Amino acid sequence: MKYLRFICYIINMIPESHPRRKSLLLREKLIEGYKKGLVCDSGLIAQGRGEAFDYLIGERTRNPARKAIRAAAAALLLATHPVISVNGNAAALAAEDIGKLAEELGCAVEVNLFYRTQGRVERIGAHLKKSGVKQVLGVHDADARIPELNSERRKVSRKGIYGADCVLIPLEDGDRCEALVKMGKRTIAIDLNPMSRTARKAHITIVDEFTRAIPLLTGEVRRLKEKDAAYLKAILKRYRNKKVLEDMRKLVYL
Ligand code: PTJ
Repeated sequence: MKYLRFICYIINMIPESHPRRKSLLLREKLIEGYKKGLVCDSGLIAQGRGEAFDYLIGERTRNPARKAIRAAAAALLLATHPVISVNGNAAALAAEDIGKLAEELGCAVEVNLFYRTQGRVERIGAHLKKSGVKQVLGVHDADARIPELNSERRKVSRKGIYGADCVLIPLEDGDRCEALVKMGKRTIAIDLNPMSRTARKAHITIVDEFTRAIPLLTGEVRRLKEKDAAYLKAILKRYRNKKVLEDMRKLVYL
């Protein structure tokens, strides 16, 4: 209750007319997540990095990102075993929307952390469940290891990321993205930095702010669900990630 009052206080402190209100409210969400022990301290710095790129692209979803979202929806629908990987930032920013996407796809969500502690994994798992995510993996079942990866992110669930054929990886580090690609998994990144190693290594990169991208992706999955496999495959065949990244980079430089 005390915390709810604090959040209301913050929301009122940022005037409706403030041009960067949405961005400031997202900061508060992350700070709230940090205080609850979901987000790690570096997570706050990561958000700042993301904000800088978001500022440069006009804090809105640009056309190349929309193309990537469409391709990502097609890839997730074509997959036989898609999994959504979630870290502290993603959970704090958009747990409910992650739940809606997972529901639409009928897939599991797996907690996978760079700064992994069992306590934080459990808190994130509980937060996701409370926010409506039905199948949460990676909490007590990180029983497999991603080969050639030394970070804590190598710890994955056999039933989840390890066995997946398509993985959605928001706010990722380049090492794991590369390792997942090497394992033969179709990899979809959400990363505001079009120059990051993750952005360049993933098969499909959505260069957009995570909380904007997830509902758009869910909407696209809903729309494309009615289409047959040939239609979805044609979307993927036409898709060029390099070109999408190039187009996003041009927008950043303007
Ligand atoms: O919760 P953990 O322990 O797994 O740790 C997570 C962090 C975020 C600390 C870890 O993954 C990390 O170090 O991330 P990076 O490399 O600082 O940031 C990953 C990328 O995400 C960067 O390229 C940022 O620009 C981008 N990014 C940050 N916030 C957002 C974002 N992209 C989309 N939406 C955001 N809100």
